[in-house]
Amino acid sequence: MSKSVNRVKAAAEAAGLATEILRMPDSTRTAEEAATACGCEVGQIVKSLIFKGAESGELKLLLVSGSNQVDLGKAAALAGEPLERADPKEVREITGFAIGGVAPIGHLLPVASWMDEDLLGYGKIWAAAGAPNAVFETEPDALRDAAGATVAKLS
Ligand code: 5CA
Repeated sequence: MSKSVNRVKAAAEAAGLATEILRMPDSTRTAEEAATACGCEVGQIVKSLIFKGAESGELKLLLVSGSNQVDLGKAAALAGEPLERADPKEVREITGFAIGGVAPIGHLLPVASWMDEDLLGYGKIWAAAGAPNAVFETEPDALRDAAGATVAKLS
C-alpha cells in the first residue's frame, strides 16, 4: 500500500473508524467513477475539496456530497471570508494527497473542516483513501467526528 493510503489507514484507526480501505480495479478519481466502483449513489460519495481563504490564505476542507456543487456564498459565510479553489500544489502540500485521491482524514497539516449536511442523510458513505483507486466506507457521523468537521449546508 502506498504511503498516502497508509496515512489514511492510520488516521482512520486512530479515530476509531472501523473501516477497510479498498483498492478498486477501476478508477475512483471522480465522484461518478467512485459511485460506479462502489455500487452506490453519487450522493453517497464524499468529495474532499480544498479551498483557500482569499484574505487569510488559510486552507479549508469542505466534505461535499458527490451529487452537490459547493455554493461559494454559503461557504464564504461559514469561513468568514471569500474562498477560492486551492491549486493542486497547495492541495498536495496540506493534505499530502494528489487531486482525485484526497481523503477527508490523514492530512499532513490540520485544516478547518465543514461537512455537507446532505451526507448525514445516508446510512453509509464512501470517501477517497489517498489514491485515485482507493476508497473506504464509513458512516457520516463517524466521519464527521474523525475529520473534526462542522456540519453545514454547503450547496
Ligand atoms: N476520489 C474521488 C471520489 S472520493 C475524488 O477525489 N473526488 S473529488 O471530487 O474529491 O476530487 C476531484 C475534485 O478535485 C474535483 O471535483 C475538482 O473539484 C477538484 N479538482 C480537479 N482538478 C483540479 C485542479 N486542477 N485544481 C484544483 N482542484 C481540482
